[in-house]
Formats: sequence, structure tokens, C-alpha cells
Amino acid sequence: MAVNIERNEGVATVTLNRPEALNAFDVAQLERLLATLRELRDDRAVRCVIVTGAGEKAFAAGADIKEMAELSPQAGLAHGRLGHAVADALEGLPQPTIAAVNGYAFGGGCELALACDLRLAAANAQFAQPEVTLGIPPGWGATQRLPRLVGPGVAAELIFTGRRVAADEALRLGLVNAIHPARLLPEATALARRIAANSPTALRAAKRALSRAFAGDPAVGLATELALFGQAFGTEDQREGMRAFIEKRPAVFSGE
Ligand code: DAK
Repeated sequence: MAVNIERNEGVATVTLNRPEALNAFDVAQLERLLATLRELRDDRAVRCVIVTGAGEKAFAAGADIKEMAELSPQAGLAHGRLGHAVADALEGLPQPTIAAVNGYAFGGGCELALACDLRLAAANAQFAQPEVTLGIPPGWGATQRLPRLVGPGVAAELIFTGRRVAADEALRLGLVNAIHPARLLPEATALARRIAANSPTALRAAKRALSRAFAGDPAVGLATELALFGQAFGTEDQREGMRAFIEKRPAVFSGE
């Protein structure tokens, strides 16, 4: 099985599972991942999603170079569309997402991590966009998502050189939120549970508004934020959250 999924207390953990190829994505794995993400999108019981890689060495070493090597332009385009659909499905999940990067995150693997909301790194995490060394530009979103995280100058340097960034540099650059040397998955799960304890409707609205932060005119983003903020006052979660604060008790969110 190329993609595993495990659900526990509102947290779904998606594991890219092709360790013999360092979790590189072949078409079968991409199709499975897309189906998994679509299933999660509609699962109201899932409140936060973790993406990680099987094994000790890799999150994902990118698209499967052996499979891509002989693609015709037409097949290359179909392959690219599938990759885009996966990155869009991941970025478009209504739930917050965390990439738990346990080793190499190269090419499409790095781009998958970039499509998550947060990134946590193991001590051996390494990030790179080495596409230009293979004769192609990045194709699953790095040219758009990397500059937002690290700034346009650093993104250009990383994309133009293809060089590897180790975990400590990734932290300095803002590419990852934290490094967890020994306990990456437990720490990712603890963070996911903390997020999952909050109001699903508020998280969804916050995520939608955040997605507008760098999209076009900042005034449109602020207007989106304002509209979603207003709508939150029609929800049961808003009433429960504020009532619980006043009554000095933990809130119990229904997601309505
Ligand atoms: N594809 C296929 N197989 C891979 C692979 C990959 N990306 N990465 C590793 N493997 C395989 C190796 O071939 C090897 O298989 P066997 O030889 O045992 O059969 C096995 O995994 C173990 O790898 P190594 O023996 O190389 O392990 P090392 O620890 O020595 O080295 C490494 C690990 C990650 C440094 C090295 O494997 C490596 O450099 N891998 C390639 C990394 C890379 O360049 N990734 C970027 C791929 S390009 C598109 C959109 C997006 C994309 C493409 C198109 N469109 C819109 C059209 C995305 C492109 C990419 O991701």
C-alpha cells in the first residue's frame, strides 16, 4: 500500500509509504494520495491532518524520476496535472495540516510539505528543490509557495541552485516551524491534538482567510477576513467558546 491513513481522536495521519524508493511518488501513489485527501476533506470527524513519510530516511524524495524519465510531452502534462491536483487537494483541505518531515523532502516532496500549513522537522530533515539539476523547473508549486515562506531572494537562490537545506537552516529561514530531534511524530501529534481541540468552524474560517494573505490585493484579503469573522457570529461554536470562557470551563465544540 503506497499511502497509509490512521485516524485517532480527531487527528488523521497520512503516511507516504514507499520506503524502498524513499517515498518517491509514482502515479499509483499520487492517485492513492489524491483519493485519501478527498476522503479526508469530507470527513467532519477529522479536525487536523498530519502528513509524514514511512521509514527513517525520507519524507519523500520527490516525483519518481525513473517513471518520469521517458514521458512524452503529452504524458508529462497528464502527470503534471495529477501532481497539481494532489498539491491543490492538500492545500485546499478545510482542516489545518502539518508536515512531519522525517528526512529528505526533495522536489515534489518539498512541495508537498510547502502545501501544508505547518512544517515540523526531524534532526535529519533536508529540504531541496533540485529540479533544475534534472532539467525541469519546479512544477508542484515551489515557485509560488517557497517565496511566501522564505522571501523571494532566498527562494530564488534555493530554486536556482537546487542546494540542500538542513533542519537548522530551515528553521532559521522560516521553512519549518520547529525541529523535534527525537520525537517528531509524537510532537506533531500533540500539536495536532492541540489544534483539533479548537473550534472546527473557526479553524476552517481562519484557514480560508489565511489562504488569502498573499493572494492578490491585500485589501481583498482583509475584506475576506472581515466577512468570515462576521459569519463566525452565526455559529454554535462561537456561542459555546465564549460562554465556556465566561463560565470558566473548557469549551466543547460541535463544529456547527
Ligand atoms: N525517484 C525514483 N527513485 C528514487 C528517487 C526518485 N526521486 N529518489 C530515490 N530513489 C530510489 C533510488 O533510485 C534507489 O533505488 P534503487 O537504486 O535501490 O532501486 C532508492 O530510492 C534509494 O535511493 P539512494 O540509493 O539514492 O539513497 P541515498 O541515501 O544514497 O540518496 C537521495 C538519497 C535522496 C539523496 C537520492 O536518492 C536522490 O538524490 N534522489 C533524487 C532526489 C531528487 O532529485 N528529487 C527531485 C525529483 S524531481 C511536474 C511537477 C513536479 C515534478 C515533476 C513534474 N510537472 C508539473 C510536470 C516534480 C519533480 C521532482 O520531484
